[in-house]
Amino acid sequence: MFHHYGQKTTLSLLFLFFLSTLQATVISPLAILSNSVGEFSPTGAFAAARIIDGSGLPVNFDENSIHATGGEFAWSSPSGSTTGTMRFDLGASFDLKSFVLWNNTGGAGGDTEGVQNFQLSFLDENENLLQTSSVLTATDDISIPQSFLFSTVNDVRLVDFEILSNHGHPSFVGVQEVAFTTAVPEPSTIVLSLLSFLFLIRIRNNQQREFSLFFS
Ligand SMILES: [Ca+2]
Repeated sequence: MFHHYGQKTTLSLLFLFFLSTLQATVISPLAILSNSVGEFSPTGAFAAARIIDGSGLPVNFDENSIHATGGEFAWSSPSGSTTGTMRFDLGASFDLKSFVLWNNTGGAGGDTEGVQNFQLSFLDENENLLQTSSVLTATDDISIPQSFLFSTVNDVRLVDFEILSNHGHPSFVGVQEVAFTTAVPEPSTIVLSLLSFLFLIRIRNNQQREFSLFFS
């Protein structure tokens, strides 16, 4: 009930609401529909599913979270396969803003199995190609996530992750996790949200005669 809140509290809530409209959301692909690179194992350690299930990351991870090392949290290709394409299904359509990659981390000095050059293709729910990124380059053997920002691509349902090269290992390529961030709402959306919220408060206002000084 608004009349139980002071004006300061109401304004704080309003500000928090405004901030929440600016918050980017991290999403994991729901499924891997195809994978021409292959997987070292179909289940458990080094299975492709390990890169979309949040394994090795904290619950409610974000684009800055650190991924634990270990094969049980990561995917590796089968021996002799170091390039190819994975198709991710996001499970719904999103406006994407960035790709977050937790690359393979090898032992001391690195093992050169991480993804080097790759390209992303964005498709809608009908598999129409929306956009293909330029060739992107990832750093190998670091535990921190790498974010690749691009101009917002709207209504993306499927993403093709094409691995063009690894960092030199003759046999394997691997990744620990992938995720995407959704776009920050357009300014017009934010303004509309704020106006709706103010309008709701105004309605309460008229009913309760509480905030006439503030919102009249
Ligand atoms: Ca993982």
